[in-house]
Amino acid sequence: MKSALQIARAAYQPKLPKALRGALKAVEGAPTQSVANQDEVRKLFPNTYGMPYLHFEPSTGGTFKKKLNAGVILSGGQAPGGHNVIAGLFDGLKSLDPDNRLYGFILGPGGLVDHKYMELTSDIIDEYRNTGGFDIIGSGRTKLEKKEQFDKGLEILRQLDIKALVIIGGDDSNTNACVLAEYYKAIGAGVQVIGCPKTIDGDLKNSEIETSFGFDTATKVYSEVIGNIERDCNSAKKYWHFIKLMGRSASHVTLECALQTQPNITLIGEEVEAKNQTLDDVVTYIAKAVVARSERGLDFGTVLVPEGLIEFIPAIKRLIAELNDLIAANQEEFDKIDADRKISFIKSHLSSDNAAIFNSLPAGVSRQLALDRDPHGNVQVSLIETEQLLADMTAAKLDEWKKEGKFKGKFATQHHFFGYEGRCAAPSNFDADYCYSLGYNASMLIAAGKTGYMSSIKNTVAPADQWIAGGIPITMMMNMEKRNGEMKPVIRKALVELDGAPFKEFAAHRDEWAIETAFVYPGPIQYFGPSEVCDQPTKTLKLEHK
Ligand code: FBP
Repeated sequence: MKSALQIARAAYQPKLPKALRGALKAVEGAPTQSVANQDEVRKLFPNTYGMPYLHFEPSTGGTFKKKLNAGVILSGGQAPGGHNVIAGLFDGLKSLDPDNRLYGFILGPGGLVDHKYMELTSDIIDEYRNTGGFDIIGSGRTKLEKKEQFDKGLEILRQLDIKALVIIGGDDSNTNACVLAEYYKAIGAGVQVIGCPKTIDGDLKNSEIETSFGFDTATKVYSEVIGNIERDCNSAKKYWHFIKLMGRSASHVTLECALQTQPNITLIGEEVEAKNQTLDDVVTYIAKAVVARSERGLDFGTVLVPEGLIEFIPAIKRLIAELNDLIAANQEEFDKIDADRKISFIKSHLSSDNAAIFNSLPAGVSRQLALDRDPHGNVQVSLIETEQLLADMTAAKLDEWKKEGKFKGKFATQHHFFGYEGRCAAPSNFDADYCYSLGYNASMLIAAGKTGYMSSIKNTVAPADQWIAGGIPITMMMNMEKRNGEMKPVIRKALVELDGAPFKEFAAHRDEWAIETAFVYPGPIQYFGPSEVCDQPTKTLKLEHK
């Protein structure tokens, strides 16, 4: 059974940029270079480095034609709009030739290696248009990095006569897409690889990729719920709500939600690092705001905490770096022992400064930092209960201050973590249009014979027909970073820029928001209705592209 909204939403026809609506031509721009470490990246990608920017323009010539089968993979965490990328890709492929076929690899990159796939026919695609989730084929976090995996993948691609593969993923998955594109080109496999920028975290963006899909919808969902909490908070006037938000290392999600809801306190990991703050500095900052509001009779408030905050506290960042090196250097031995022995091993091998920090953290937090990494080597920050940690530490500080007569109010807390609630929401109009365009555009990049490119849709603060469709060589986004103890080429993650317009806008208002009750209640995403209610991009995007 389907909900009334699902039925009505199925009929929504996503908007496409003008250039993708009829006959088009590919216009190549200047050659590119990687954002840093040019010599190293060039050496590692001799076949795909330096390719030019490209955009599509309407043309008086014929429409693109190409006969081929293509494959698609959803990689990493869910993000609203993934189904529309696939629908756009499907429609684009059919426009190239009605006999073209699209195969989906099941449960992420692992499906390619394990030869698990399904053909995506029009009946299936129609069921998923404009819906949230990745359930059409599922997603996974298998890291595609070894030659054996690429060769195994090539077997099934050849069997299904697939000549192009579209990988929908975040920075790590698109890094792997680039490595795969390079390898298939180097061996003359005849398989093109195209990436699409996905992640609710908003950290896959740069001068050429304006935003990753899913960020718009997810931040609107979180902002709706934060607004509801703020209203509850302002009604009951008895709790401080500590709200942790997903987003991995970067604080884009938290910053966008702050701009939408104007909470009392918002922590931005990148600022904590820039100011070289300790955990105690952060707690003191919160406690001072609690006291200031309490003196006005306001013993309630909201605090937004990015899930990656802990990684930005310089002392903890240094600890994580040493832990990563330690684990990488002793991987074999480490794999053989149980969790408790791993902790003792770590304690006995850490340098004295880092051991002191490690031992000072609550057991649950130090355990997470020490043990759990995802397949790409990232600390699983979503599992660390930072909101609880900060609430407890603030309570302890306020207790001390009470004894010293510096605080006379009440401090009762509630904790929340919003992440999974927004990752599979039905895409907003922005994400529905953006994703469909990214997918359709990917098929045109394939028709133009490109490989190692990321599908790019620019000028996204303008109405969709003015969006600019094209492709960006993935090597352009790369630099060298230490991963699992080794220097590797990876797409540079976009962190919140403290001199960027979104942060400046927030910083200009936060002192007022801390003391006043200036909450904004954005309400739920609207799919039908006036454009100013339904089609607004995020505040981040608007401020960045004013
Ligand atoms: P990616 O888009 O980079 O895959 O991450 C999305 C995300 O939701 C992060 O915000 C979060 O830290 C992580 O996935 C949680 O991982 P999992 O889905 O494995 O629980």
